[in-house]
Amino acid sequence: MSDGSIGEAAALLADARRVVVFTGSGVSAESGVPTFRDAMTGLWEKYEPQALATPQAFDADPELVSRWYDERRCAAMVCEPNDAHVAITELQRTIEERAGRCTLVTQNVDGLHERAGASGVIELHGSLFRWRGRRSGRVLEPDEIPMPFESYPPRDESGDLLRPGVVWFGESLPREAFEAADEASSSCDVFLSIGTSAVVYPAAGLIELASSCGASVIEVNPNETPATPLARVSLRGRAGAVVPEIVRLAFASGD
Ligand code: BV8
Repeated sequence: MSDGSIGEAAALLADARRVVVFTGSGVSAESGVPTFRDAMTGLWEKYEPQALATPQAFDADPELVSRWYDERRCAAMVCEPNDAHVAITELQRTIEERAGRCTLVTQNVDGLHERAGASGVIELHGSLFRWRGRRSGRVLEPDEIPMPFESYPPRDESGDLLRPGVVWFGESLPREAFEAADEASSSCDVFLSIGTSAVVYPAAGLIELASSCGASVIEVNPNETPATPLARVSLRGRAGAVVPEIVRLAFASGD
């Protein structure tokens, strides 16, 4: 692992033809979306996120859990993509213009990458904006879902409980999404990990996979993580400051 420099990271990206960008909630922190392990405030102060993000928690108290997710959905809706989201979209566009491949894999459920114009975003842990019938599995279209819900727990017209379209702890990730992320991570030149604590599996395993398949791992995080030793370049810094700088330097010549 080296602390490395932004210049080193930029040089790796400039030469790369196959890139995976892997993001966690740290990439949305500067948009005002609390990271997953941020201390929860207000009504949620006495809860641990992980304790609420399970099927058991929902079954035990569907009103409490659906209210938490709906508050997060409404909060994310009024947040704006930040400079890191915009730079990642720019990176994706530039690499694809050069006939390369830039796969964006996110653990986030806030929808900010899509709102920043990114394409083909792989949402490993689902989305706050997709709700579905607990029994029927029917996924509601966003325009079928009031913001906020009128009552909790929300139900569809048949009376079926509605649950958020996120992946809870103990639930399997969407197979197609994870397979696509696995394929991209095992065949990329550069794996750019931004704003994740790298502790939740199987998502965090993608970093090890990329590294073991010969990719150069670049990490952007104010703190060290369990993935730091795998990084060829590990940059201690905020995504909103570091990521735009890496992308600017990587393609400065504009060739
Ligand atoms: C699974 C959606 C197979 C929901 C999330 C027992 C039973 C079953 C499974 C397990 C078990 N024990 C362990 C497991 C595996 C478990 C797991 O990994 N647990 C961990 C905690 C040990 N995983 C699962 O359960 C997964 N499924 O294994 O299925 C299976 C199936 C059945 C039975 C057995 C096995 C499902 C995991 C998905 C959970 N859902 N999200 C919701 O959002 O409510 S995970 C959630 O945490 C987030 O989505 C995110 O993906 C994840 C990690 O959070 P981060 O994004 O990294 O955020 P965090 O707050 O942790 O860190 C923020 C980082 O940003 C920090 O490093 C910080 O320094 C940095 N930062 C802060 N500011 C900035 C910044 N970086 C840059 N710039 C800044 N400005």
